[in-house]
This record gives sequence, C-alpha cells and structure tokens, in this order.
Amino acid sequence: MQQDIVLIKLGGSVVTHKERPMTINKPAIDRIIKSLLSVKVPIMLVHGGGSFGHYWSTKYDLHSKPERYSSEGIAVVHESMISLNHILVKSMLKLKMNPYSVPPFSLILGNKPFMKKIFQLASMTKDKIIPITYGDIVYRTYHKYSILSGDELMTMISSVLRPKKVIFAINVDGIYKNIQAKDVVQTIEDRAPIKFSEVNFDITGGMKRKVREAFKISLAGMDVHFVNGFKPERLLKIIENKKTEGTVIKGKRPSTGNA
Ligand code: IP8
Repeated sequence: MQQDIVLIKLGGSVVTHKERPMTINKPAIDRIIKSLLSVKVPIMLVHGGGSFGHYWSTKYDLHSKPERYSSEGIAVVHESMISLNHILVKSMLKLKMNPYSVPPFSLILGNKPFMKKIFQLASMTKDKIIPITYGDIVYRTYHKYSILSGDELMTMISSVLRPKKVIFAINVDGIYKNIQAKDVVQTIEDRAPIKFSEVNFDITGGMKRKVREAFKISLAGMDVHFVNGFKPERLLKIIENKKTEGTVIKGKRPSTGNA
C-alpha cells in the first residue's frame, strides 16, 4: 500500500564539499533543511557520504562488494558517517523538526530490507518524527562487510513503503542529455537515453548508481525525481506537484493488456 510519505535523498555532494575531505557544506545543509519546514506531508530522509564516508572508504579500500575489510577502516568510515549525520540532525533539531537518526545496519537483514523496521519508520512519521538514515559500511554475513549506499537504501525503503514521492537531491539540475551543454532531460520513460560513460565515479558509483537505483524504483511503479539540492525551492515544487526544472523517471505503469 502506498504511504503518504515523501522520501528524500540528500546527496553527499550537496551536504558536503566532495573534493575537500571531511568538509560540510553548512549553508547548503541549512538551506535545504529549512525549506523542509514548510512541507506538510510526512518526510523521511536518507543522506550520502560525500567527503566523509567516501573519503575514508577510499583511504581504507572499502567497497560495495562484500569482503573482509580492515576493521579499523570499518570503524573509521562508520564514525565519519555518524559525525556527518549528527551535523544534519543538529541542524534539524535547531528548527524543532524532530529528527530521529537510524543507522542503516538496523534496516537490513543480510542483503535484504528488514521490512518490520522499515514499516516502523513509517509509523514514526505519524508522531511528527523525521527518520533520517545514511549510506554506511554495514555487516552482511560471515564477517563480510560492504558499503551500503544511500541510493540503495532509497530502493529498499521505497520497495517496502511505496512513498508518495521519491526524490534525489543532487548537485546539478537533473540528468543531462548532453553533459557539456548541460541539457537536462525532463522526463525519462525508459532507460535508453542514458549514457553512463559520461558520468563521474565514486566508491558507490556516483550518478550511475543513483540512476540505476532510480530505475529499480520506477520499475516498481513509482516516479523518481532528480532535482538540484542547492535550489530547495525546486524540491518544494516537486512535493507540491508543481512544474519545475529537474528530471523525472516515470514509474512503470501496469500494462492494460490492450496493446
Ligand atoms: O554517498 C555511501 O553512501 P552514498 C556511504 O549514498 C559511504 O553512496 C560510507 C561511502
């Protein structure tokens, strides 16, 4: 059943300066968080690693493939994500938005979403709480760990809750048809127009991963929006069903069988 929830991923390149290790983008965080104050429907947040998690994952050679990684690396990456998360939580607390930080490890069982816990997050939104989780290094099975990206968490949460809106706030205006001309694709109905070779890479796959996860969500019937996180007024327009700049990947509608 569809939940009356807006699920938003705050990209790591919005909340941090991705090229400067362990540096937050405080004005961007405060602006986007403040804009959410006016949202009347329940919200759930996920954020990426940016120059916190990605920086340390690269240093310690931690990846999204389940492996036996350095224990020190696991601890350091996890701590860096907790500190980034804490900054976001504090920014929300200051505005009395009732954030509740949830480590992603508690939302999975091995490689699968822990449905009961994810449903509980939805219940919490009814108490005017905003659950906020994040990409992180997580235990999988048999002493193997892997980076669980915030993008994958978006897919997991969406598959369980079917939120009314699924939004990725990124550091550009949308998905580009032509990266040089900065020509944004407004609507994607199928995956054909995307050329992954043109996008940047990070530990969990950057834009490529985001688009891949967005397609998974859209295949389950939900529209997925990409919007510039530095322009929160656009994000608000999406929530209010108003036209704005950005890309929407249309959810696959069930076939009517009349073809
Ligand atoms: O930025 C990755 O999350 P993402 C988190 O959503 C870490 O891919 C720990 C690198």
